[in-house]
Amino acid sequence: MSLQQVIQKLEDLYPHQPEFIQAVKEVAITIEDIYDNNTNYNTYKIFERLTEPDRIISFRVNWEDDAGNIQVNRGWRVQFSNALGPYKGGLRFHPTVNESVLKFLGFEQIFKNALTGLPMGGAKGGSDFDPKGKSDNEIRRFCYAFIRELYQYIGKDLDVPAGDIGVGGREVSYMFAMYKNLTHEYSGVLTGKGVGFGGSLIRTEATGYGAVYFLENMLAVNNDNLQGKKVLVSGAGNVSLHAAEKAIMLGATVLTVSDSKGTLHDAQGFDQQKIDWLKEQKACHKPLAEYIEKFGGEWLEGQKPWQFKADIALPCATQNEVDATNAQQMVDNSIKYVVEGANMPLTAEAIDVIREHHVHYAPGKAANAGGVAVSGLEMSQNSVRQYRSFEELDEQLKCIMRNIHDDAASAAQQYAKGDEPCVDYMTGANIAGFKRAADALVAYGVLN
Ligand code: NDP
Ligand code: 2IT
Repeated sequence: MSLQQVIQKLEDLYPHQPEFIQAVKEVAITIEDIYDNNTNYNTYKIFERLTEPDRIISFRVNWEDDAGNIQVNRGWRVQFSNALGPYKGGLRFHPTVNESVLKFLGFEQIFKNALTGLPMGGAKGGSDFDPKGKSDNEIRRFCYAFIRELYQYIGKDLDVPAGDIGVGGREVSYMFAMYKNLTHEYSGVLTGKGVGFGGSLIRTEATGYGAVYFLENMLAVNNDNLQGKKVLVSGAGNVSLHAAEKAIMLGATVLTVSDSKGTLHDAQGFDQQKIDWLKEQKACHKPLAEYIEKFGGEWLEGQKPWQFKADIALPCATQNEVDATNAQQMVDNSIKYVVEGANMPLTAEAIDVIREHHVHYAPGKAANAGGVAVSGLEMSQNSVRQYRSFEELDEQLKCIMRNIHDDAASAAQQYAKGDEPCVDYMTGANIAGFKRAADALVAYGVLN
């Protein structure tokens, strides 16, 4: 079956899963050449196998709210591929979670994890539970109930979940406690745990910091650096605020952050004190808009951050947050680099606009791999029952991000179509990640 035929089959089978189909198409258009030149890939039906999850575990989660009412949510774990290691990937708690979203995230995770060079397969999970407006007790009861359903399908060498949207250190720690309680086993079954009982230093910062390290490598290719650059960040969560923090540390001026309600613009730029305030504010689910009473700036209700002139855009909120119109706005506002902190934040049309205008572009599966990479380091620390220092782990994170950058850049160069003015990181990352997973499947024969 050709790649096109596989896509057609998926479109027929899953017409109601647009995010998943979008993610598959994005990979397919970039791997066509290597796929056609390796007869094994066709013989072993590699693309068909990599686009159908090994299994999807789907379950009901009953929990009790503070008023004593029983609430019912849906939970999933998409175990996409363990070709390269135990299933690995985050859990998302957000009302928009469904099978399409989790399949797109799990599919991308296969290639992202492959790019880290660490032994991790691809998975994703979560629930349509909405943590907003819930008390700490409700969050705890939900996390306990969620893992009570999932615990028998995960394990330190089987499937190792972590955080994603709506799931951070607090939630992972509750889930870890329930797993430990049910199994009587203290193991590295989840990553992103609290530091002090198995969690790794720098895991919280790793995705945002890693994205900025990736950006530094891109800039270095063009003999440039972050000093004095103007940066637009979207989102105000874990990835956004740590990306902003690292960019500021490296001399950039960050002008915006945002959330689902609107955009906060500070023409003076954020500093560490302002970032710390934003972290506190978001941790309590309080409005970003309150910032202007304390620090000035402007709050743009219902708007996105791409209307400002800057050099670099870091979309770090959620999938498809940047459409073709937003991408054109970036181009018009002289953005030269777009680095995806979020997973698939650009629509396919937005990517086309960015690339047509020769904006340097790094896809999420390469640029935001720092989070899962440090999760991999947490797994190995848990296995040998030792902790590494912040400095040591930060160096490892930088090294992994440089390797991902260089692997993607060299694959891009090897398979470049013409004399492109920008490194094609999208093609390079997809090819480098795909080859690792695909070659393992060929070696395994018929089994996954
Ligand atoms: P958080 O829950 O910490 O923050 C999410 C942020 O994005 C919030 O500011 C939220 O605003 C905003 N957001 C979420 N959904 C929407 C929406 N539909 N429209 C506008 N804004 C929205 O999540 P993370 O920072 O962990 O994750 C952000 C992105 O990074 C996701 O794509 C995730 O998959 C990806 N990622 C995360 C990693 C990690 O280690 N955490 C690793 C790699 C990728 P509000 O508070 O108003 O909802
Ligand atoms: O999208 C991602 O890479 C994550 N949410 C992190 C996954 C992990 O296992 O640390």
